Amino acid sequence: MNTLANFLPQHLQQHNLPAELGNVLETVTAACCAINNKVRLGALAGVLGMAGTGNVQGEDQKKLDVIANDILIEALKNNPNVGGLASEEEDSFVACHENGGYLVLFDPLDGSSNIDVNISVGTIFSILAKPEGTLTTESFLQKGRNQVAAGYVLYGPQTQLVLTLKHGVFVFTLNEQGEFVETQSQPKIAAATQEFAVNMSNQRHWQPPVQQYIAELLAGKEGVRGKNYNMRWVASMVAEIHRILMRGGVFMYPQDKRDPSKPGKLRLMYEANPMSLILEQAGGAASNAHQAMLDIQPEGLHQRVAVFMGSSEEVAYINNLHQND
Ligand code: AHM
Ligand code: MG
Repeated sequence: MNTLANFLPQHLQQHNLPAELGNVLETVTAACCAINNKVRLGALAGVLGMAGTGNVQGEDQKKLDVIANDILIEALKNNPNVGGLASEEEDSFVACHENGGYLVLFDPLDGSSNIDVNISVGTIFSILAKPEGTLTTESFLQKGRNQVAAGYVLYGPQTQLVLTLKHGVFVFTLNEQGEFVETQSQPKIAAATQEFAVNMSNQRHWQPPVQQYIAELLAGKEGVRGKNYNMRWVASMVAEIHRILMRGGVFMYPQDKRDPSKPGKLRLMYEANPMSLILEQAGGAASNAHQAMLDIQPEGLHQRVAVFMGSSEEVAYINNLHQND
């Protein structure tokens, strides 16, 4: 059984990657273990409920959003290899160490609406190399393709870490000693699927190509797709993407017509990009229906994006429906 502590130096050496990157990953994953301890205890640690504050995106923060954010920030600020960080819960980036070579972007606790009802939540992170010179917002606005590592920790029935350093995807499970132990190597997502994930309550607000796509899936065996589809919606992206990594499927959060200024709900830099890198590394695909997610040039730290990701046949089918859009 390989622990993360053993895996990281081996993997870095095997692929000629810098030890400093491994060190940043150690800090992120250790912080996730601390978050896990709070999530596990819930009401017993007095961590459930609202914080009474809001974030820059106008969303009410839960106590655990704030706790998870503080844990990650404190840990990363103490790591000299971290040049700066950006978080869903912080208005702007936080400068860390001038000589730190890496930028860490994260959603400290994704799926907040599920915290108080004891349904899986997670932490999502993306790591970029820090460009030379003074740290500015632009330093972070790199295409997803530039990520040097990405991962998530799922606080579910088991606590699992899923990690990529762009040489495949590795899955670790937290043991009783608080160590991540490798439990799966290089999971692959089948190109075809019969399962989709979308918040159907938004259906009336979607654009015509997405309306058409979902109608085709719902038509099942008798429709143009010629097969029956199953639907799942946890409302925790980490749980959803993990299910897709394990058994295939397609996840979407389309743009809708309610607020034209918002091209979707999910955030490009610390939700869509890290998940897209993981899925691509596992043989899946990810797009905003027009362009590969990882090729989008970011324009803002908290930029939102339409999301279609998972089994490659479905993502290609969705892209195709949007061709004349
Ligand atoms: P959050 O970062 O505020 O938790 O929001 C992101 C979450 C995703 O985990 C999930 O896919 C989506 O929002 C759920 O949205 P909805 O509440 O519309 O079902
Ligand atoms: Mg989120």
